[in-house]
Amino acid sequence: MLASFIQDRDFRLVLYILSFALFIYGLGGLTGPRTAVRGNRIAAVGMAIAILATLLAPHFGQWGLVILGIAIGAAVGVPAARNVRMTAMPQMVALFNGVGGGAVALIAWAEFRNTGGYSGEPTYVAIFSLFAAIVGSVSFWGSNIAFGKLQEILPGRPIKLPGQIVLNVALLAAALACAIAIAAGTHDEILMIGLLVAAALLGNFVVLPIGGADMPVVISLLNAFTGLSAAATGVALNNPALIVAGMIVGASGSILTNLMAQAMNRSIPSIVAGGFGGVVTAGAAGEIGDRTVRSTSASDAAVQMAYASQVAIVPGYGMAVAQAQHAVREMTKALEAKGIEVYFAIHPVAGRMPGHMNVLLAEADVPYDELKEMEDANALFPRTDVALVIGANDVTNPAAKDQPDSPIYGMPILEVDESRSVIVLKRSMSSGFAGIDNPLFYEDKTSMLFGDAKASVQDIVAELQAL
Ligand code: TAP
Repeated sequence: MLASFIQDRDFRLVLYILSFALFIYGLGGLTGPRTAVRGNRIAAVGMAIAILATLLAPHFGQWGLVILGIAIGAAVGVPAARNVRMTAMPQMVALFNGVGGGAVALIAWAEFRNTGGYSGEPTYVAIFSLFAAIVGSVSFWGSNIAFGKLQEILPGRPIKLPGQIVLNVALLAAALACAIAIAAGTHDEILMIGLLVAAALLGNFVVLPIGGADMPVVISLLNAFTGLSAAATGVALNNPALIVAGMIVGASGSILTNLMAQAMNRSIPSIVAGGFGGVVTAGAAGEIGDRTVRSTSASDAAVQMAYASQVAIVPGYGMAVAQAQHAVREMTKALEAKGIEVYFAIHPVAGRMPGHMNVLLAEADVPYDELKEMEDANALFPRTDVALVIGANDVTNPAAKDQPDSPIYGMPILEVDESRSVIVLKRSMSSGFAGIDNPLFYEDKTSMLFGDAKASVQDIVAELQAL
């Protein structure tokens, strides 16, 4: 009696509805750092309920394999997620996202075999399943390349083959031709294998020409692809939770990709076309005409800030590299103890992943109300005494406002040059991600404190405490 009730389709549907209600509610929590952890947990409970509802399906067999799969997944996933360094998060997301796409492609292949090439199935099942196989496979292989580039197993520079675009179009055409032949009723498994191989090569060849630093955007795009392929699998398998979860991932991944592209003032096709950054294009670093830079010391920087009434901290990728966030927190405490008002100016694409700075600063217990988004910070800069730029470069580059030939022209920036004085912490005059010089460094109001950001901030803290 109980067994037939819990295996009843209506009961399982109620569980599915409950699970995706929790996904959506949990996702709402991800809109702010205060509620993000709770939102993640709520969505995880939703996922557990969705898995349970699937396992309750009648005639569910192969329990041993299912338990083995869950055990292997947990044994790999839990320690990996617990131990990952914050700077390695993008490649971790790439790997996990890729596994989702790969699973979808394998499900499509298994369905092909179970149904003898979709014989007796409605045509829409074959179409959705084959779509999922192509997109899931592209996502799996593309994500692996993204992982390899970020983990520095593969070179981060763009790797292009001659006739790359023609090759990619040919591979896509081959995958589609196999799919059309299968959907039209050809049951030969070699077509399914051909489809998966063509899609696999396409996934590799689409991501290889893209530079390592563009990988966060590519990962977000591939994430959206995985979501779409999972949703298509949900249609083919008649599984509502998979459709809803897949569409949520697909939609949120697309929105995130778009937001990142907008914040960098680049189009998604130009990012996928690859080859951006890494080359100095607007004059060699350290040479803008005959202008020179002014360098400063930790003690001068400390004195300058100690006599300010308002200080802006502008973190960037270099703060993440140096892992300077805890030292920065110590410094803000020392400044606040002297009655100085401190705020953090956060650019939406500072660092190398969405929310990179927010995550680092949250790790160092920086109060959320000290974090100002770009528009708010730009309104504050004109009455800020000192803007302390810590390992940020492109996101402060005024060329984005006044040099139409600059590759970042039009990108919204943190207008630190509006504040009364600027101190820049970096190791050298090297360019940032976009590979271009930064006129901010040569302005009269700017001084450079050269060195590793963490060591420089620690020196400033020591000087502040001695004052
Ligand atoms: P960048 O422009 O990349 O500049 C970072 C600077 O940090 C470099 O100039 C480097 O100069 C310095 N640095 C590196 N290690 C350091 C260390 N240990 N100590 C001190 N300084 C160090 O960073 P940004 O201003 O944060 O801008 C981010 C860029 O990445 C933008 O162009 C953005 O479009 C791009 N991007 C962002 C994302 C996302 S989602 N955030 C995704 C893809 C691309 P030195 O070598 O001289 O020290």
